[in-house]
Amino acid sequence: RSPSHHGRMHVIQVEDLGRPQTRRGMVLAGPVLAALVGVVAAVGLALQNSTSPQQTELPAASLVHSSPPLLDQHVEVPVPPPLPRPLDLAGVARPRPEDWTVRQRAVVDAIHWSWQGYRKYAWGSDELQPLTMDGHDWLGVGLTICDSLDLLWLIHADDELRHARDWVDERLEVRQDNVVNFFETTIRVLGGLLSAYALTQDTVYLTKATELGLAMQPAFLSKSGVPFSDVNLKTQEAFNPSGSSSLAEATSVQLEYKFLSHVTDNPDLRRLSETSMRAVLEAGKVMGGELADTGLFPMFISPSTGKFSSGERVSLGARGDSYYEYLLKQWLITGCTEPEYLVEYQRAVDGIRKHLVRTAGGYTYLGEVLDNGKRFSPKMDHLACFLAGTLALGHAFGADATGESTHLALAEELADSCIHGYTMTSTGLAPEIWWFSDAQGPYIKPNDAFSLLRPETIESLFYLWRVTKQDKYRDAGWQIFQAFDRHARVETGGYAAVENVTFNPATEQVSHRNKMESFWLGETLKYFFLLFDDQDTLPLSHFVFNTEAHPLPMWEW
Ligand code: DMJ
Repeated sequence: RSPSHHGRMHVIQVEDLGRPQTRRGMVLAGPVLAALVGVVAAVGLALQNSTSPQQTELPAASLVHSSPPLLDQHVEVPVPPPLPRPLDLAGVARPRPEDWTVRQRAVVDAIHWSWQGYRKYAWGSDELQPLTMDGHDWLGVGLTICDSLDLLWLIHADDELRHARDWVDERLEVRQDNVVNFFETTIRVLGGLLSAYALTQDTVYLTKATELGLAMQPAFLSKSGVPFSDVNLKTQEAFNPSGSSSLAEATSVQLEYKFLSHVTDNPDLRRLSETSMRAVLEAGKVMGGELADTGLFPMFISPSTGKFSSGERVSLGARGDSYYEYLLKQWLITGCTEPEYLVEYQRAVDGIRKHLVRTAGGYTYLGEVLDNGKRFSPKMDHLACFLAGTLALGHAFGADATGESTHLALAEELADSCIHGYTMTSTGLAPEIWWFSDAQGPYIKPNDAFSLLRPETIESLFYLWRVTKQDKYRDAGWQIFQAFDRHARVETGGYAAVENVTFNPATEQVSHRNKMESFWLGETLKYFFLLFDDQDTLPLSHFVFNTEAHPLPMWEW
């Protein structure tokens, strides 16, 4: 079960559950089949009961698994699914606290400090405002709670997790008259709930995830199949306030919906996910101009026409980023059994290498192209630093078809540049955006000098550490962690975004923004914890992390 082993390693085998497997074309008499259905259901329920003391009912929609009708001879006999489908739990283990490394302990302290601040001042709100010591609502779904569940589980914060779980069970109201961003709610809330379910087997999380997933489902129902950007959770009206959906948003909900489809045995969700991906890929095929056949797409696409907006920027940063990430991860999550995503991923990486990768001042970076590919802009968002990790992950699974470890080499160069984004400032924190010039290499413009405590560089260090085992990635991560701890930690609880990553020379102090983003706990601190972990927790051979760092176990359809 190494990452280089391709697929076929994910779902609990039916033989493992002590029941016979039906095969295509096999003949089963009615009574035998009925008995099998009973065994499978019992095994599914026993599996839940043995791992989760607190069970709740699933929504009715998930419970429709009546026995199939009696069968004639020579028909196909599917294996009936249990309720819900069992997951591969082989890689589910928390690192033993007695074996935590010293660095991991420091991260756990930061997690508790962040959580305590949120719990004390902002409980139930989406985010902590650490300076005013209160909460702020954005999606109105207890965002920080849902984004942190798997992390609390991971670090054995059992009291905190129980408290959070009870909030989800008793207070998280899904069907509220509230318009939410489909992508953000999917990656952070749906992803967080699904991951918590997968790790704990507590069906409270799956119940809420199902309710939420179904409430947002109309976002898939556009004329073209390209998802809408917004949806009202009560009225289920889906729409786009600003015309187009962003590329990243339209194509970074599929892991979560496919997992939900799998685990609740709801084929509609799989179909909708696949239709949405196909709509975007088809739009790419009919796109003309310099970008045709490059695997690179502009950052906006219209749900009503199903076409990309012409003249828009191509970026691996904001609004483009996770499209490229989910191509690889959609291939991985079903055990490398859907090669069309691999092909698109390889095409995209070729396009990135050809059109976006440049070097300045000895640093390799990812720029952006404008005007349908005619103009290059030497600007790189911190967000684009995720690509180093994605390339390393793809390399480990054999996604690099060049035969020369080209993807890994690029990953290492990009990681060096992202690390430099931190080391080049007086605080040791990276800005939101870097610019590059041949004369001076990377530099920062004043408006881009803030830090939201984003995860992408740490995410890439985590993957590069797992794949190459080079200490330099952990050491760089430790320097960055200490810089966050020094400059973003707030005395009264929590951590705050930093206004300017360069010191005020008079005071050597940074000023803060009144915001602790949910991804600080959901992603940044989680990747730090895993980067410093010696126990191969949540092995990459079994888990795919969604774009908000929520691990989902792989399966095959
Ligand atoms: C996260 O919500 C996700 O990683 C997303 O894909 C991009 N932006 C933030 C973190 O920076």
